[in-house]
Amino acid sequence: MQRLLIQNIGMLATPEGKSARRGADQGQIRVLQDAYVLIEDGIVAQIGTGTPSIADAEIIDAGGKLVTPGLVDAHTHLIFGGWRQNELGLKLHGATYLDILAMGGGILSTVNATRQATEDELYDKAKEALDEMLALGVTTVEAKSGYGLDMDNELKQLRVIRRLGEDHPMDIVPTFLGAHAVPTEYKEDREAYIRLLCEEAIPAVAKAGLAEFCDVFCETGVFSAAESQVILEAGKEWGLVPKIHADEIDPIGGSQLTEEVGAISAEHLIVCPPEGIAAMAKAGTVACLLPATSFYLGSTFAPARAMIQAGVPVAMASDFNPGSCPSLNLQFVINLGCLKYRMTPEEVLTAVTLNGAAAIGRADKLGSLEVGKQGDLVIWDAPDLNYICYRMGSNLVRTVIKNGKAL
Ligand code: IZC
Ligand code: ZN
Repeated sequence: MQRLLIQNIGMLATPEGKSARRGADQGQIRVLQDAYVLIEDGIVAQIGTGTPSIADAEIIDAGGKLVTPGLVDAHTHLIFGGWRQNELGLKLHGATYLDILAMGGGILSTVNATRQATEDELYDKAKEALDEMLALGVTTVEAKSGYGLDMDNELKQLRVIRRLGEDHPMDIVPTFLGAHAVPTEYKEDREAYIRLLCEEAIPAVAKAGLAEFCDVFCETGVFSAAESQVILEAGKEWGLVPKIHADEIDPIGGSQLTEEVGAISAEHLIVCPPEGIAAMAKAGTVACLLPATSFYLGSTFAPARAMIQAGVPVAMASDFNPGSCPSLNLQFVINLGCLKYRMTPEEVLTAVTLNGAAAIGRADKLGSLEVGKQGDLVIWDAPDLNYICYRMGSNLVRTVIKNGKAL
């Protein structure tokens, strides 16, 4: 048996439980001083205080620092060709995100670059991003397709996700996002594209076991709420659990749909109306908020406080993508959670660990430091939880432990 003992932990901070925490519970975490964690064969076996004596354990001295669960990034567009730095100038001259998309840029320019890239090129590029995420304290990521927008290229992206999941220490959870935009070749016949998604792409993805979730970009000029519902229902028939990009720019009914389709999570929610919050609270949908995207778009910030008050579990993720969030730094997201959402450090920790895990159906296995959960944790170069919420712009990770192994 492989035993790893992390001892001399100054502060161990973790949410607890096997499901999302909501309302006042989101801010209730367990804190231990002078703690240790014992991991056996990749699974947390003991947590306590003081210095235990455990035979045959490899020992890591945490140096009196902060330990938290490994961070969970529950929303990324990890697999893409090219970048979109040319859009920065357009943005500075006043073009909006939807203006650029309507001109055939935005997502559609990344679709061109992704179609041109080989599977190996996409693999190498995404692997670099995963290495960087891991170094920043992330131990599990969700990754979406959505830059292929045809059968071959969507499946190509999902195969890259599967290969990375096999090869890379990071846990990677795959989502099918064929409904990310209507591709140029279907511009005059969007119904035909929706049929392709529902009748061919979703069945092919599900049969190959290449995705767990089906996501839709429900937005002005992209997919309407009615279209989103059709696509998500088709996904459900094939066992793909619904997720929905809702209320990022315009509130066109996406968040209200969560209750009807039983979405596990809704993403963005920057302009989420009260009816959307009520629907999510009723459905138990996790609000997966992406504050670095608000920051980059120069938009407002999602009403996180109102969501917590209404009993909606709040997660936060990076939204790493080449258009609206060219950052994969979840530590920056932690800063924004406090500064822009006015969430407490305890609520923020829950958002980037247990509630992130719940947004991707993994709360039973990871997202907290408890006996029986996966041995994923971060030793921070920080004395306490407040410190990582307040310091900005440095990587405060000291050591990442993934499945009981120091990386
Ligand atoms: O490439 O612009 N919002 N999808 C929905 C994105 C942003 C990614 C992109
Ligand atoms: Zn997204």
